[in-house]
Amino acid sequence: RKKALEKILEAYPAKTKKNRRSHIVVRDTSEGAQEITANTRTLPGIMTNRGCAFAGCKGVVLGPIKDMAHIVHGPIGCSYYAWGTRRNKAKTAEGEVNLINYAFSTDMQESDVVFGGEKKLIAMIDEVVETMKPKAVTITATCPVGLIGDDIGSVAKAAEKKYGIPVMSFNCEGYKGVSQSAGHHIANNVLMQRIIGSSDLEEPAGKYAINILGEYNIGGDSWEIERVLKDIGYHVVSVMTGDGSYEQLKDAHTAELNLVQCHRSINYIAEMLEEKYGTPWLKVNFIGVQSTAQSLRDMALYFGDPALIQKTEEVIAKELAQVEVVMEQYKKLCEGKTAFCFVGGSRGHHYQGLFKEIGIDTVLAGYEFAHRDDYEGREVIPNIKMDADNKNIEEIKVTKDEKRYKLKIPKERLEEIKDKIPLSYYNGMIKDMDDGTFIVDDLNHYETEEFIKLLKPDILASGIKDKYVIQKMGIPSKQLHSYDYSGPYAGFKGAVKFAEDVTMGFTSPTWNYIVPPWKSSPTLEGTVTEGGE
Ligand code: CFM
Ligand code: HCA
Repeated sequence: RKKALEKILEAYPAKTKKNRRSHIVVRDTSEGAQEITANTRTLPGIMTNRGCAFAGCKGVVLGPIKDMAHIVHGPIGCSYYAWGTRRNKAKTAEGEVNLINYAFSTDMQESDVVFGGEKKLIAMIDEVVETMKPKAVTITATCPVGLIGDDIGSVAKAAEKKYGIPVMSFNCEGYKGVSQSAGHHIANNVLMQRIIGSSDLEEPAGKYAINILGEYNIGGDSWEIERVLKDIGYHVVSVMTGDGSYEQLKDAHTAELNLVQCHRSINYIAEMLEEKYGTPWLKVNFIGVQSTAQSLRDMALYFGDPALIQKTEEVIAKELAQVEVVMEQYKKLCEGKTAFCFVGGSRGHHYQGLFKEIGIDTVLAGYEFAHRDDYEGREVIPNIKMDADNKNIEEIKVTKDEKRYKLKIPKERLEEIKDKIPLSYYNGMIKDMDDGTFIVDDLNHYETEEFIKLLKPDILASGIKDKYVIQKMGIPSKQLHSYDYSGPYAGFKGAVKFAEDVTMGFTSPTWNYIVPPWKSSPTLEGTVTEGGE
């Protein structure tokens, strides 16, 4: 495996080779803790699947909040390509504002770049507030805004005064940081400073009050998770940010436990909530039947109420009875196959368990933009080197809210369960992977093709940028960002939907018309020598 990797890397110039080698790990438990380079710049010339800070801030974290107007200050393309493509769904209840289907953009032109775009932005806010009546407004900056120096902060302040609703600005210019990840952090900071905890509510409005963090309701995932949680008896205070709202976020400080689904995009808020209000967070994974059941059991153990524990088991049994037989049917058709599981962040880890449930082994996995802790576990955080790109993103410090801070469960109980459930801890991806598998950070197009030829996987989890390259190689690609317009894939019923879609991918007659390259052309013959011809 290690030799094969060297062969793939040979195509790179020396410096690039050294760089890329540090982003790739061949899993080998005998080596102990394995380190990987992550969250560093992609080298120019490499075809990456990564996006930008604006995508992470507006597209990922803010966009799903439905009762706010998300104004994009920039050229129209940035808005257009973020208009509904992520498939974060939102429902409207009686009397609620739901602007999820809109795209608000200042449509910056060359003249605005030359003479400044603030006037246009002010006019845009006036128009949006008057016609749409949002509960709050976000203004997100795209690349040119930072380059020309438009002061979106002052524009936001003035608008806030004029309209008496929160108007928040986000300096998430695309070039900030090295990927979407920087944008997550910028969004987390402002949501925490401006919205979370801004209501007067002191006590939660229901028993077993929780927030669900890092769940964006892609394809309806959050609705499937909430269906089960409500059946057990949980009170969901807020979801961050899938089908989320300003109204919910304001009360988020009242929850007794924060669930963290996507660690990468929202661990900042999880940590700050703990610091400020004393609310612990629990790493959950609602992707896959077993992981969902485990997460529900961990939650019940946290609250420790025997009635809740019993109800949890009843609901799990009821759900399992409906899905296990069907999953077995799909497993028969998928058993023995292999997959690459490469997604932006958390999903590169989360979906491996679900693949396994239908008999598919993950032979290569990775993230576009996650950090070392998402690979190696949170214990490596103190050792992560800070570079100029990291330092560019503000680290805000919150302090204890003396009035509202309280321990949610007794200290002794917390000690007792600390080692049993992942409280305020994430174990990362690498430790869950088998020996001989590859872990690749920021996998690029060249490497995708080479690893396909080397490992001959049966299916790839991917995004829109690599999907068709892969399918033209004769291999089914399952988009794990947009779910190929299907879903939900989370929770019990979601797992069945996923199994059905993957099986359909394999059994489609299309594959009879495409031949993978290793079946149609001879694989390389002869020997390669260092410096040889
Ligand atoms: Fe978290 Fe996400 Fe992901 Fe992500 Fe994304 Fe996404 Fe993703 Mo696309 S928040 S890190 S920035 S789980 S949009 S819903 S699918 S890359 S793996
Ligand atoms: C983003 C959003 C994205 C893109 C998906 C893809 C998503 O990163 O800006 O490349 O297929 O999930 O919609 O990750």
